[in-house]
Amino acid sequence: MLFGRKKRKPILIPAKKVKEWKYTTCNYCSTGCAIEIGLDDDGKIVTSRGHARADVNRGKLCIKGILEHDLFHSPGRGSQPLMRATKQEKFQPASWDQALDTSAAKIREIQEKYGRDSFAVVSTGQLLTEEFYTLGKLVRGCIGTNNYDGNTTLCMASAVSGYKRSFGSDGPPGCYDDFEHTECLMAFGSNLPEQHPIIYWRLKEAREKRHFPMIVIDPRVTMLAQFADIHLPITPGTDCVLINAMLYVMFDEGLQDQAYIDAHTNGFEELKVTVADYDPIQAQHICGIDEDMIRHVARLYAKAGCAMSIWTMGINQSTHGSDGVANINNLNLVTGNIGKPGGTSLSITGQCNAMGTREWSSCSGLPGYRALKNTRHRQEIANFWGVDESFFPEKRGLTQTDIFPAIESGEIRGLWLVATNPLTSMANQPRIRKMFEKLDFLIVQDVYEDVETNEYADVFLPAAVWAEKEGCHTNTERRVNLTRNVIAPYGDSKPDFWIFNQMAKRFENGNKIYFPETPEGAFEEMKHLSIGAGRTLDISGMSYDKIEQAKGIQWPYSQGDDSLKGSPRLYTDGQYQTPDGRTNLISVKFRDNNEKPDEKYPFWCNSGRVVEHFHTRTRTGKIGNCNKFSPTPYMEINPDAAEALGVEHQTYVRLVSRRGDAVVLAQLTHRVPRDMVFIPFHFHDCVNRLTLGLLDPYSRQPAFKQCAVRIEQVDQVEAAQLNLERRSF
Ligand SMILES: Nc1nc2c(c(=O)[nH]1)N[C@H]1C(S)=C(S)[C@@H](COP(=O)(O)OP(=O)(O)OC[C@H]3O[C@@H](n4cnc5c(=O)[nH]c(N)nc54)[C@H](O)[C@@H]3O)O[C@H]1N2
Ligand SMILES: Nc1nc2c(c(=O)[nH]1)N[C@H]1C(S)=C(S)[C@@H](COP(=O)(O)OP(=O)(O)OC[C@H]3O[C@@H](n4cnc5c(=O)[nH]c(N)nc54)[C@H](O)[C@@H]3O)O[C@H]1N2
Ligand code: SF4
Ligand SMILES: [Mo]
Repeated sequence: MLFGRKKRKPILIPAKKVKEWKYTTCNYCSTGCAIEIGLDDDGKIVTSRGHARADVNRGKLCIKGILEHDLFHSPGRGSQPLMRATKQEKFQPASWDQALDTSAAKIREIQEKYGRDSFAVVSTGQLLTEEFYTLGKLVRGCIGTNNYDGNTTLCMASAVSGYKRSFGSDGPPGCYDDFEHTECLMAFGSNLPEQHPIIYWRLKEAREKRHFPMIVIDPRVTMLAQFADIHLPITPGTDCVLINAMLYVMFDEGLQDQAYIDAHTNGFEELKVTVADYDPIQAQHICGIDEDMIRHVARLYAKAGCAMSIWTMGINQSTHGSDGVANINNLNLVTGNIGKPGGTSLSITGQCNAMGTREWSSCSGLPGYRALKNTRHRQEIANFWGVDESFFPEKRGLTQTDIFPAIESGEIRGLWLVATNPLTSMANQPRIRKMFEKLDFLIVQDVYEDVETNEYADVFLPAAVWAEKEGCHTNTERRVNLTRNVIAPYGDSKPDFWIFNQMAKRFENGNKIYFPETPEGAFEEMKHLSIGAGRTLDISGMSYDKIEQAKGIQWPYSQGDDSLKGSPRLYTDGQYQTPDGRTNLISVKFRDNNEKPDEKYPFWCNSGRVVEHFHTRTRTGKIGNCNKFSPTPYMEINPDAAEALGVEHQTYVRLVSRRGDAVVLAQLTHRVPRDMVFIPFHFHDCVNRLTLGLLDPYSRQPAFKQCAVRIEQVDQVEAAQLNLERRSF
């Protein structure tokens, strides 16, 4: 194929011979794009493309998805288990039996000595759903520790908590098709074009066909804000104040949908009393959005025939994360905007399978949104698995963000990390490091041998990645989609599913409980456990073949349904998952508890992501065409602030917080206000050396986006050297 102008040297893309296309789903963000991987005559991967007939992405992929097949042979992959007797020693190769036997023996030893809960397991939102289900069975049914969580606590915990408080259950009620119907959209702390490029493409296409107002609430002028009709540069951490003030205006002017409120909600009178304290005249001084604009936006939203809200980490990663979610739900409930086309409260999920872990991993309870506190739920699972019900703990144990402090205090002595890299991703790294130093025993199960956490590991279990395995993901809009096994695992790495099954055999209960040998077998168990009257999470009508045929199916999808059409929306009948079927309007009061800029530390330190990189760069840092666009730790700083400090574009500076310091390049841009810096969190030894990570009281999710820093000059040569020594590929 030829590109380029005729007289110039054309760019030549060699024709690649594809013999077979294999069906997969992207393993990065939660958009859930369907990808076809092209194999040649020899079964070698030659290319990838977005699936043209998949409703989610309709042939499109972002830079990460299109290059994802480069992962299979990327540098740093773990090819064999590794072990060492003491942390001072070098890792030695081990057989799988040695690594698993040692791990299981050590887990039992710690549990016998210090109690069952003294060994913790922390997983992720990036495994396949069948793997989550199997890990849950292993941890809840065989190992029996209650200190088991996923890193979704860093990501989606506030959304889960807010949904549960409002609607009585987790589960995003809307879908991407809502963009086609909505008459007004508010986006809180979400930068779709970079973080969910294909969801953004769906939104953009809908707005090109039929313009509707888009209001973006973000302290930064993000790419999404640049495309918005109205950008509200909110004071960090004060979204609840803005929403309360909007509710104030709606009630004051009688703009609410009283019929919906009367028919379907509890708590209206209390909500009215609460928001009476948030007159826009006062609220504007807290949230930084002027009173006229608050009124304008409130009217626009309430008067639209249907309106929807989306949000991501600007809300969840906050000391008011759960309250923020509940308050966004309030906004949609009082305007009658739940369960109708274009009217919804849609949390944009983070990791590819953060939904799958919420549904099936048993982290916060038992599989299929079941609760440890519910006797019937306990019995159902105990009977189905064939374990004694009393083996299950009475209630949920610690979250990830409480597990680490429990290591510090000595309650937890051993840890198994599965597909997460807290030595880059958790707040307050100087403290996290000390916690790692205190561990008696650490197992790291990761695709990459060079993952930072391996610095402290006693055993490393090399995992297969993405389409080296088979199984499902659930995306932002509850769509279950399939990844087929395309290629054999790298070296002697193994699918996480296999690793969990083998580990189970080394525990007493593991020999009593049946563990299906294939992911599809586990999927059949999940289907069985999803049957039940009144449950929204019903996947009983699905099968791998049906999912592939439909290119993803949205739950609920019940047994006997062969339509291949899932359920785009929840709560369409106004019936919620609460005891009386009514949804809760939650009164939210603003608590001013963030570390804020002051004389010593005059800048807000905001953090987030860029399009080319995924999280801690263990994957995208190895892919040249991703890494080359953003190879260096940097911060965005306002040119006026930079000038006042004498900081020049593309020079190094040192950032200092009360926790630690970090050296980054300065990028001068008006994207950030005068008193804020923004730092992508992808780089090791960078922004999370500075962050405080105060926790949300309900969800225990850290406020990654708010803390205070100062900026200091550094020696440019030394800084450049430091940057070279850092892991950059
Ligand atoms: N390219 C890429 N895509 C990804 C990921 C990735 O690493 N790389 N990760 C995936 C995951 S796991 C997640 S969780 C999502 C995250 O997706 P997003 O949440 O969209 O991304 P972030 O950049 O973390 O944060 C979004 C915005 O929150 C804003 N913000 C900060 N404080 C506040 C506040 O107080 N109020 C409001 N309203 N906004 C605030 C920030 O300025 C930032 O622009 O992205 C997913 N997609
Ligand atoms: N300052 C700041 N910090 C943040 C955030 C922020 O916005 N600002 N965002 C937070 C959020 S939302 C999130 S989700 C977290 C993400 O934080 P982490 O989940 O800790 O980061 P990842 O780099 O995604 O780590 C996943 C690990 O799993 C490995 N892996 C990938 N696939 C597989 C697999 O199939 N099996 C196994 N066993 N391993 C696999 C990868 O190599 C990688 O090491 O970071 C949080 N930290
Ligand atoms: S938008 Fe998300 S799911 Fe789609 S290709 Fe990009 S990273 Fe993958
Ligand atoms: Mo996330």
